[in-house]
Amino acid sequence: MFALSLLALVSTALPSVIAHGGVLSYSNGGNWYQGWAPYNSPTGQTTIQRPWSTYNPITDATDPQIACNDDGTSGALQLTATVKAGSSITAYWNQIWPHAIGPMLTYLAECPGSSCTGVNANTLKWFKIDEAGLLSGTVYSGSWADGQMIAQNSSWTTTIPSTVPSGNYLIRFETIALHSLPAQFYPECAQITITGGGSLAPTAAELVSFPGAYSNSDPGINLDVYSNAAQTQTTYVIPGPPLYGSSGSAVPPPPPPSSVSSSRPSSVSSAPTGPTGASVAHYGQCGGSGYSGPTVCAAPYTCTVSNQYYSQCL
Ligand SMILES: *[C@@H]1O[C@H](CO)[C@@H](O)[C@H](O)[C@H]1NC(C)=O
Ligand SMILES: [Cu+2]
Repeated sequence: MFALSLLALVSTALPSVIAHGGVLSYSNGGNWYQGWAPYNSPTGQTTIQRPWSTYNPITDATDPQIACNDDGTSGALQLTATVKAGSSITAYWNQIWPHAIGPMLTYLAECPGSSCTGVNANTLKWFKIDEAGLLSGTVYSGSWADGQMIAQNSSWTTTIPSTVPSGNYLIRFETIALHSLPAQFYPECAQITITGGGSLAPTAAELVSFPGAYSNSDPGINLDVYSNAAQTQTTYVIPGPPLYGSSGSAVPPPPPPSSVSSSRPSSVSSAPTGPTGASVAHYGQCGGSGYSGPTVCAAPYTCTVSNQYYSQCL
């Protein structure tokens, strides 16, 4: 009886926040990292995540809190996770994440010195290691990365590129919700030490500041997804800088197509061999349970399994 009434009390006390949220936990290499609990007392909280204080979104691209949310400074008992370059790290949003329209983005920023603890996120230079936007269809009614995030347990998995130099970094997972204007930004940061990394530094064109990386007038941010134009628009420009490794002189030449198809995992071996219509662009969806669209990637990309719900052209 007591437990029941307590539950009723809790569930009526929270409705103002359940429409929003943020990253509540992480996993990497079999380790589970509980995140900051914004509605608990900060005292005694110890986590790899930078503290944040509210489930509410940021709705101004020039807000300093767009770096690591409010306020994103390190906690008194701040931890740092050790993460191998080339491994994947998953961020878990609160379940079930409510906003299915918009892009998913992941950034890294290297900290000076021997730790990120105490470093102001607004002073760092960020580079984007993962992005996904409109996956298929139109801006108005198509399938978005945010919907994919919801479909995969309200989580998003990003691989730390093996080429990233070892060091101390903030990792910034972000979902942007476009169901209303202004757009809603949900960024959270965690401290990681990358080990076993490579030697490809991000180029100047790939490095941005937060705030600075986005403008409120960016076509991917100031976007009315319910407009007439959106009903026929099939392209979406993901905000922010070009992806790490995609611009500047440091980009290695692509391997010849024959070696690409023989050296990468592929989920297309059982796909129909007849004409399939359009081929899928870089980062587009090409397979996964429940998916019925085209399965052939545009050259030189290969359909690569991310998880049971999602294969993409990489
Ligand atoms: C789904 O996410 C929750 C955290 O939000 C986690 O506890 C659970 O293990 C995840 N389930 C799967 C199947 O990954
Ligand atoms: Cu919300």
